Amino acid sequence: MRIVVLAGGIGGARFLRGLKRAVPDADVTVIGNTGDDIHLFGLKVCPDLDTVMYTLGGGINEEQGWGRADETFHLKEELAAYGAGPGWFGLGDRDFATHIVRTQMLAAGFPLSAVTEALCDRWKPGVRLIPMTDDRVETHVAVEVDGERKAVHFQEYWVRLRASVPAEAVVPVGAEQSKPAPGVLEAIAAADVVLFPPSNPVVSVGTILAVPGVREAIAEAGVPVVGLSPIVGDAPVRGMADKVLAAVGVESTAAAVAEHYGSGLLDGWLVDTVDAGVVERVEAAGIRCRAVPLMMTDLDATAEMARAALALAEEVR
Ligand code: GDP
Ligand code: FO1
Ligand code: CA
Repeated sequence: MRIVVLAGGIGGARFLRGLKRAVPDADVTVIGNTGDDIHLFGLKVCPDLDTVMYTLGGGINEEQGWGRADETFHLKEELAAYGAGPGWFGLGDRDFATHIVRTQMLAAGFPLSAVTEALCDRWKPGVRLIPMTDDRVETHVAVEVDGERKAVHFQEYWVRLRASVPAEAVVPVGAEQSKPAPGVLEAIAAADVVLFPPSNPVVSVGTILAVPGVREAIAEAGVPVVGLSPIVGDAPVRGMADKVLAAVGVESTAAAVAEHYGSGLLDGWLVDTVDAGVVERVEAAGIRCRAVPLMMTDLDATAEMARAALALAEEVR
């Protein structure tokens, strides 16, 4: 079975681990969000691609959900001693090596998709990981700080400001001019099923869908498209999805997120059992809906979520 997954960072990566456990023989292509990417200290950092690669490859810091296990921060301290910022973004020594190799290969002329493949040669994530685009796309968030309206990079909004101020708008800068990376449209066209893991609907899945051609390719593939809600009990399980959903005028409920994707895109939607009350509302919107446990507490529970998503895909096929 050929499965295409549109993934952000932690929510996407953890779900993928369950999917691989549920269907070990499946041919899984992950289209990764690159809107979170940021240039720091002259290096290109791709948090969501790295989170997927490290999580599936066994190198992730499990508690944190991002960055490397057994990490140290000597380089960051030395940079700080020179006054070289920003100090608010925590890059560890082991993680730095990934960004150095990536930046070196990009400077040598390789596209990000080829670089990602090369990095995955080491980590062997067991999926094909493709960035959504080889072009530069950067998510910016419009905020008001001290009475002044300005746009900040998504990482600055999330990591430096800790999403403490309302997001007034979220813009994937460069998305309109971007092209899907080689293999993205081909994987979608060849898919038997497309899954939206419980990733952020705005700054992860939404950014991937903003790459021209991706949304259309999914619709044209004519295969079941099934999503899992990242909103459980009217709040994100972790992260700032509520803040960025508000910025696009969507309430933080499992039903509203399904309606935001819409029946033109989604065929099936899984909500957590605590949200079983919204199943009828989602189905009234033309999207088949089931309530199952959606907390990725361990690998077995996550594999069960993946099985439920694939079962729903068969129901709507
Ligand atoms: P990020 O790029 O690291 O923010 O990761 P993603 O975009 O892939 O996923 C973020 C989303 O994962 C958040 O909105 C969370 O609510 C959601 N999430 C995290 N853990 C769980 C979980 O155990 N169950 C569900 N349903 N959602 C989760
Ligand atoms: N998240 C933080 O909250 N603080 C950090 O200092 C931080 C550093 C970092 C470095 C590399 C990386 O791949 C991810 C990192 N993250 C950090 C996570 C990242 O900001 C976000 O979780 C995602 O981009 C959110 O979608
Ligand atoms: Ca992300």
